Amino acid sequence: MGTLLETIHSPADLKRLNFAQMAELAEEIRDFLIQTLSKTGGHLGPNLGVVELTLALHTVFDTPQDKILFDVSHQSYIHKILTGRLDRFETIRQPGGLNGFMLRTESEHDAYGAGHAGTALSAALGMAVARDLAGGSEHVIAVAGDAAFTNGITFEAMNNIAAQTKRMIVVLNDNEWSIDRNVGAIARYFHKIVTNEHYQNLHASAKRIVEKIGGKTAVTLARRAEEAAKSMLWPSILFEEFGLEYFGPIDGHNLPLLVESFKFLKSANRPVLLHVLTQKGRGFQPALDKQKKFHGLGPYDPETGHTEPAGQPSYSEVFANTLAALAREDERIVAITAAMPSGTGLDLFRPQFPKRYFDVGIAEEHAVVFAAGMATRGFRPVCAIYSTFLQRGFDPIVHDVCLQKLPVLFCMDRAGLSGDDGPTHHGLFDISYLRAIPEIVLMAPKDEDELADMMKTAFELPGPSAIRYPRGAVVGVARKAAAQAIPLGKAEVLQDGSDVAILGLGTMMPLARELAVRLENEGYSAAVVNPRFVKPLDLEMLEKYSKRVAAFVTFEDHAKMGGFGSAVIEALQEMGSVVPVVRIGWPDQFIEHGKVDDLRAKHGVTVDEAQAQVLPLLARRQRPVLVASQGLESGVL
Ligand SMILES: Cc1ncc(C[n+]2csc(CCOP(=O)(O)OP(=O)(O)O)c2C)c(N)n1
Repeated sequence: MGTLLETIHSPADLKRLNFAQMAELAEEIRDFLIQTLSKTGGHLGPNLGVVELTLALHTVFDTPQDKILFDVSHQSYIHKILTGRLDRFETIRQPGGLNGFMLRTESEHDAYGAGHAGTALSAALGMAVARDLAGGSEHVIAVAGDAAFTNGITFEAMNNIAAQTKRMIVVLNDNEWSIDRNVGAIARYFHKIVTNEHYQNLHASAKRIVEKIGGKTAVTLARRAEEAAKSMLWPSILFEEFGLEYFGPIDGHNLPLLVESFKFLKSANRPVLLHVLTQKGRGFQPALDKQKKFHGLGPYDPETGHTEPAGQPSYSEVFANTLAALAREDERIVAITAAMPSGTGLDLFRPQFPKRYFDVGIAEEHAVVFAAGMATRGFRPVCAIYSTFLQRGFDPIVHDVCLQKLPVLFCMDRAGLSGDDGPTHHGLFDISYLRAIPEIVLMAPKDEDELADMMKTAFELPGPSAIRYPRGAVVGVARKAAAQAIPLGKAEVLQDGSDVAILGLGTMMPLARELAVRLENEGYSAAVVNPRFVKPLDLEMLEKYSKRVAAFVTFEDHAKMGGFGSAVIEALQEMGSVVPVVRIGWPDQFIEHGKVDDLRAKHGVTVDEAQAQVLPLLARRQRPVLVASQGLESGVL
């Protein structure tokens, strides 16, 4: 760690530095990030791009009084470092350590928590209006990436800002990238501003001013930089029409220019937007060469950027390759992503079917309605959206897709605990929010071969359906040459039994099998069932076992509240069964970040917990006893 960085314990320490020292500090921070994240993993590229921007913000503004909000907040690492968390920074994303996003409970400097995109402007406006009502004087600054402007909430906020407050600063951090290349008209519009000839001239002259004054006194430097900042004013019709005074675009790596721009904007008596151009991955060649990979990644070699190749393919890859195979046979199939082509695997589909692939930007709500529209015209749209981000699509799933019985398929990647990313990214609610909706079919495969079969099944259904599958590598089972549809609402009984029925949803099947072995070792007969369908449930199977067993056990990588186990309880109750159900799933609380196995152990999502709960229920049932005169008799309850 460099010497300057070690002296920064709070933003006050930063404010004592001159520009030359700040530039040195920026380089130290870059080295520190590259080294530290090489061990912990994290959002390297986005953070390398905002080093100077964050230094300038904390030089000019005073947190925690002033409020700085980062959209998504995956790019808030420098903010964390500068606000007293340097000594704990090596714990980022590690169990018990710093969260990878802003968290109000982590620091008083974290004005607003986030993890999903598009919230910064709305939340900042809320804070600005609260300040105005309370007669406060603090500044509120929303920092949002160019991709955040593909999101509806950002525009809904912009539509309100000028009418609601006179003082709010928006920083558009434009690096031309979302996780993949940013898409759509807004990306083109930003590009047009940046490549405009007039801007290029202004930019060159501003750069000359700042360069010329290098080595002069701080006062001269500040004055000239302010001149440069003001001269960068170049009206943007879009933002001006929304009532935001537009400044920029300015070089987001030029510290004096950034600092003077913020000082100047601080006194504005209108809402303002500063357009800042940054380079994602700046200072680390591997990240500049591979923008997508270094947006967010696990551990890597800090010299070369090399990462260990994954052994097994991921569920995302199997999904995308299966979709491509099915799309070859059925030209109605189209694929939709909301800014996640690599995360969902659809970047494997895109080159094969460029006309049947749609990246709509960070716009899940729109993605769902768009899919509904295509479905009305005979297409079979597939929305590949992570479980956590599909929460944004809830109303259109109800109102547009299910109510109209449209055959849209939702492929929910990252369903279940996400691990390192934490509560904003865990996919623990999709069963609860989907299974209450009429018409939808909801499936969860136990392995990758069944994922393919379920996709095939979905395309044969007349209405909406959803498949949930987890992050990461597949089980590694043998794959059939071609996917085969499975009967609707039919569970797969993997092993019959008479004392207990263990239902392991999706990839929780190994836990179900292990519990069965343990209970068999105790002398009980255990059925093991792969439910396949959360909706419709296999009522026949449930009824059969309800007449035989002393208990059901359900395993799910999902919140217990309203989840699969709850569905089983409801179904049993409706058929008049009083057989108890032991539900193993996540408790009714937000689960922190950490390693999946540690968190499962901590929160009782384990075979041990299931065993501890089910054994007393089974003990009430007498085991089979041999009665000499009558042969085998059992005292079944
Ligand atoms: C609602 C939602 N959908 C998808 C994502 C996944 N996601 C995380 S960061 C990101 C791209 C952000 O790009 P930008 O805002 O331009 O910031 P940059 O990383 O380029 O600095 C996306 C799509 C998300 N966080 N939230």
